[in-house]
Amino acid sequence: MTKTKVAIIGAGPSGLLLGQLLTKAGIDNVILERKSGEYVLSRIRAGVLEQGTVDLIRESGAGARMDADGLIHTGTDFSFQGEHYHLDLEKYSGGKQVVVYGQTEVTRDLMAERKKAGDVTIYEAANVQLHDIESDNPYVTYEHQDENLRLDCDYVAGCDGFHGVSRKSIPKTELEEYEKVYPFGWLGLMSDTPPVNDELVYCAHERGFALCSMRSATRSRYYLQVPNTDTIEDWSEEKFWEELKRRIPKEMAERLVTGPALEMSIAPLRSYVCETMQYGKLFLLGDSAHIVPPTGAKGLNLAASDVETAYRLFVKIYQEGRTDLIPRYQEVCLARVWKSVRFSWWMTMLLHRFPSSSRFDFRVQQAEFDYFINSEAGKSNIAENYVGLSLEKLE
Ligand code: RFL
Ligand code: PHB
Repeated sequence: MTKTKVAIIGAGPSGLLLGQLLTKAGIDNVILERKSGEYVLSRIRAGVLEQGTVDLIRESGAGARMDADGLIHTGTDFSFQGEHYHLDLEKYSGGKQVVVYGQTEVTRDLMAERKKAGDVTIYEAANVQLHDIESDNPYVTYEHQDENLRLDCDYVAGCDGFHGVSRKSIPKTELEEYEKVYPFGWLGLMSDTPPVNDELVYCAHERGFALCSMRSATRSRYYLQVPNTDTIEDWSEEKFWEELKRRIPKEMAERLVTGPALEMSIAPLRSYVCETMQYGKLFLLGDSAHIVPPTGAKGLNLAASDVETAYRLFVKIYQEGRTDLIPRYQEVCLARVWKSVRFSWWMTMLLHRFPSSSRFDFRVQQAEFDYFINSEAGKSNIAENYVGLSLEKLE
């Protein structure tokens, strides 16, 4: 039997960033991760970091490579039916920017720092189960290399994503959940080709949404809206590139450099919030508590703001004995979560084609886009939300 202060379930960005910050503050923690380190690094996900996320990664001490290699974006582009628009994020958000730096790289950097610090991460921990989370003596059991093990702790941080075990450990009767499932997914393709545009381009088109993103000057990331019923077998690389060219502005399609796919996968789109983000000694962080469609680039950033709140709370608890602040955790997180859920939902509704939508609905979408992109108030609205809203203080 081993003992730690905070048992962290999941070594995705939430778990690793929380672990790193706690270690810096001298708060002992252990991470239990179901998969191997290589598997975690093979998942291609987010690309856009808000200023608050960048600052927190820096504070954790894992920001050196991000600062050297991350691409600062002061704007983002849109297109509607092939017509190209630029949104000056810096101008319309009062001077803020975003940084394009892949989640995989953030994870890699945090893993390296954790290794350097000599902190414990148990990869391939099977059958993780939480026990007595309502009591003063919670503990976690798991299987590793054919051994049944037990980890005692003061608190459990559930950083184990949407399908993890942490949220499922809260009694059903205590869970307050909200969900919306969209009738489509995103098919993503990564390739070692130069990005088609300097900025990201969010493209609304009657054939469906497309996004042109990037990881570096030589690596592109593209997405296509596809029906929920599509599987990866329905899409060849050639078909992907052809469809992308149809949905993006003509001049961009002409200069698009195609190349072999490093990865292709489909992600379903949903909005989900579990308002019970704390139960007894358990805290939920990141995707274990909420999911947003990727259209607003908010998922990883919300995870980082949960981490910031949890970290500041643990510091108050361990340095000042302030357990009275525990109920503030979900109040602070949820205020920001719902605003990001709203923005991601709004961007999704504005830019995607719904199977049920009529010619009338498409015209209304077009008018809404036209209004927002040509109004100072509309541009400020998109820019402020995209670069990230502020986070409340614990007290
Ligand atoms: P993760 O990354 O899912 O990590 C959870 C970890 O927990 C492990 N785990 C368990 N460990 C032990 N026991 C169990 N029972 C366990 N069950 C699960 C898992 O193996 C995993 O390692 O959650 P985390 O850390 O909260 O991070 C959240 C982010 O990954 C997610 O919000 C973003 O990727 C969302 N997202 C984006 N977010 C942004 O902020 N900007 C973007 O540009 C952006 N683009 C995206 C995205 C997500 C996408 N997909 C694939 C859903 C683009 C896409 C396509
Ligand atoms: C990405 O680069 O993977 C990405 C960028 C912006 C989004 C979603 C995904 O809104």
